[in-house]
Amino acid sequence: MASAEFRPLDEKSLIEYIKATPSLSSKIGNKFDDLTIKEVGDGNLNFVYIVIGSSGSFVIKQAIPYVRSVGESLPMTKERAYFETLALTEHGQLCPDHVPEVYHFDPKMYLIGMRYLEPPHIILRKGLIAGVEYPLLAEHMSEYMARTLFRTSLLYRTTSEHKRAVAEFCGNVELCRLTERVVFSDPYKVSELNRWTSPYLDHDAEAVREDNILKLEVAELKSKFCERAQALIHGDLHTGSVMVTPNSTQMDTLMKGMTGNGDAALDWASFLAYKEWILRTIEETWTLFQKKFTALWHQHKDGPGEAYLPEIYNKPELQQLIQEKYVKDLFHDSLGFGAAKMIRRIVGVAHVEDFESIKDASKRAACERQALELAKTLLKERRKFQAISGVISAIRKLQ
Ligand code: ADP
Ligand code: SR1
Repeated sequence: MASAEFRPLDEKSLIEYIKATPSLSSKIGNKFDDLTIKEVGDGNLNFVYIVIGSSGSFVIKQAIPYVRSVGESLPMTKERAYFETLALTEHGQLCPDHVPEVYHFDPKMYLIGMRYLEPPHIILRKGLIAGVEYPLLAEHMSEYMARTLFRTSLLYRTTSEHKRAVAEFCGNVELCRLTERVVFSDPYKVSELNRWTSPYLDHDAEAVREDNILKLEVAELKSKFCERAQALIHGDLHTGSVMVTPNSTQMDTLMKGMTGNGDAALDWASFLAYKEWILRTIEETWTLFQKKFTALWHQHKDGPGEAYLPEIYNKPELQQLIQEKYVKDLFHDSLGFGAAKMIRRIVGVAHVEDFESIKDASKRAACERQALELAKTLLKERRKFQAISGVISAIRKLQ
């Protein structure tokens, strides 16, 4: 069923909607007596309903015309659901093992129906806070990023295909504007949305606003974010966007944030954090990603991709040079974007449970300050790092 006009649903009205929508009702065997529906949206943007019947289940995600975590004072176009569906579908085709299937999209209701990632799946961030280790995480994350970033880039696509694909996402303006604002601008100026652990971090927040070199570097990243269309990226691939069990890694509702064509490093960047096992996992994920990405490149070096035409670049020594340069640029961009994302989670609008769950404000501020200092170093000195091991050592030195 495609509705005539938009209306926000709730747990009650959703039942009627499901009854009238064959692609959803068939998922629960058209049985409605034992249906349970629960709104679980704890994200920043949308309403998320889990629908469970005796014969099946699914998740409904509906976009509302504002940013949920801020309220109606921060309007946000509902069309984001359309771009999320497009990207979910494309990434799902490229990496079905790690992207939940889309069952239904209603362009008038801005509503997506998709696979329910049933328990024991939990949000990765929550698992990490609880100290759980996920042995397959590096393997799965590197697989997801290598496949989606390679296959949607000019290393695989012709320039015509790429331009067509970029054009499809051109309208995703507002969601990108949100990132431009909350990641690349607000933390560096006085903004009514910003917050931090005050009064402990008052001077630290001010130091960010007064740091000219930091502002110079973040401006470079902002322009990359706005101007590049390197690949179809997830755009908000932090640990709150991934659902896991020890054996499964799924991109949550994926594309929850800034779906679009952007700098591939942005997906990489959102994945930086601490702790011994996490450090090993970051190192392993990057190493595996690099390996898989260049293997795909090698495999398709005579394919349609037009970034490096075979007749010019298919000489072993030149191949190696361009691959090294490509991966090094990606690495440095990733460190920069990762650092900008750490800064925004400490002095910007949207914080993370990793810090917020530390109830004692002075302890929380001490942890946040350490992360902030690391982020500033990474952002300003990212080009000095030659390999992921150097970054891990820099983090270890902090502890
Ligand atoms: P938002 O788009 O608002 O950021 P999220 O994608 O973070 O929303 O989803 C909010 C919450 O809903 C997640 O924290 C997760 O608990 C739950 N959720 C989202 N998608 C699924 C899914 N496919 N299966 C199970 N739970 C989900
Ligand atoms: C108000 S900021 C909202 C944030 O939620 C999304 O998940 C993105 O991270 C975005 O920056």
